[in-house]
Amino acid sequence: MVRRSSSLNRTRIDHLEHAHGRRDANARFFLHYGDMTDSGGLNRLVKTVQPDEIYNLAAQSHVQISFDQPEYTADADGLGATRLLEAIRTAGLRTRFYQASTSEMFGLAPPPQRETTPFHPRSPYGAAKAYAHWMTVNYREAHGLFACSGILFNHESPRRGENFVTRKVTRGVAQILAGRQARLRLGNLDAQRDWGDARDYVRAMWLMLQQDTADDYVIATGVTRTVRELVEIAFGLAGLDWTAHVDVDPSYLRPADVPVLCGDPQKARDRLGWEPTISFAAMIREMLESDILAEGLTPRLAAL
Ligand code: G4F
Repeated sequence: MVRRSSSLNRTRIDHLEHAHGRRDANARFFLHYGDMTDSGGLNRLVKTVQPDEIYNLAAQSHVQISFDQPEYTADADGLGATRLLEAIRTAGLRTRFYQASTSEMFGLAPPPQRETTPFHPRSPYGAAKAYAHWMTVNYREAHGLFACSGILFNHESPRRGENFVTRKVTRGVAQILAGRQARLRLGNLDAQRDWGDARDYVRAMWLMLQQDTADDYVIATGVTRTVRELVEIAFGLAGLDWTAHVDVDPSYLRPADVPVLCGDPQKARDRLGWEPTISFAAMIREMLESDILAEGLTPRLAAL
C-alpha cells in the first residue's frame, strides 16, 4: 500500500515493479493507494484484496519529528494499527497480522530489554507505538486474531532514509570523500543503540507469521554501540579522522532521548530459530559502499 503524493518516492521498490511488470498476467507485485488515517479506504482494501498476511510497517517513523507532529504520529502509528485490526475483524477474514512494534517503547527501561520489560517511551512516536502494540495484543486476546507484534530494535540497510543516523553518517562520509561537504553535523553521540541488518529483521517478521500460534518477539542483536562508535567505524573504513569532520549541533538533540537500547532476542532464538547473520561492521561497510558509488566514486575501504 502506498500513499499518494504529488512527486513519486518509490526508488526503494522500483526494482520489484520492474522485475515483475505492472499489469501483466505474471505480475506478482501490486501497489494500492491507501492511507493509515483513512479507515474507509483501509476497510475497502482489506475486503477487496483479502490478504493472507498483512505487515503493518506504515508509520511516521522519525522519532525527533514526532515531537513536532505528535498528533499526526498518534493517528498514523497508533490509531492506524487499530484501523487495520478492525478492518480484518469486521471483514471476518483469517488474515495474519504483523505489527511493527519498536524498541523505542522501552525508552528509559534499563537493558537488556526483552518481551517482559515494562515500557517507558520517551517520545510521541514511542507512546503511539506502545498503544498500537497493546491493541495488537488485545485483538489477539479478545477477538482471536492471528496478530503478532515484532519489537524490533534499530535495523538498517543502504535503503535507510537519509535522516536516520546510520545513513546520515555513511552518506556524509561519501559526500566528504567526494569533496561536496567538509563537515557533518550530528546530535547526541552518547546514545547507545543495538543496530542490526534489515534483511535479518525482515526474515524474523515473516517467521512470526509462519508459526502455529501468534506471539510477540524482541528482535535484536544483543550488542550495543554508541553513535560515536558508529561514526568512528564509518569514518575509519574510509581512512578519515572523524574528529576533523564531525560537529555536535544542538538542533539535532531531542527533547528526551533514549539513552541505551540493547535487546535480548532469546525468545526469537528458541521459538523461531532466528539468528542475526550480518555483522554491524559489514552492514556499515555495505551502506558506505552504496553511498560512495552514488557519488560516482570507486569505494576503497579498509578491510574489516
Ligand atoms: O537513527 P535514529 O534517528 O533512530 P532512532 O531514533 O533510534 O529510531 C529508529 O529506530 C527505532 C527502533 O529502535 C524505530 F522504531 C524508529 O522508527 C527508527 O527507525 O537515531 C539513533 C540515535 C538517537 O539516539 C539519536 O539521538 O542517534 C542519535 N543521533 C545523533 N545524531 C541522531 C543524530 N539521530 C539522527 N536521526 N540524526 C542525527 O544527526
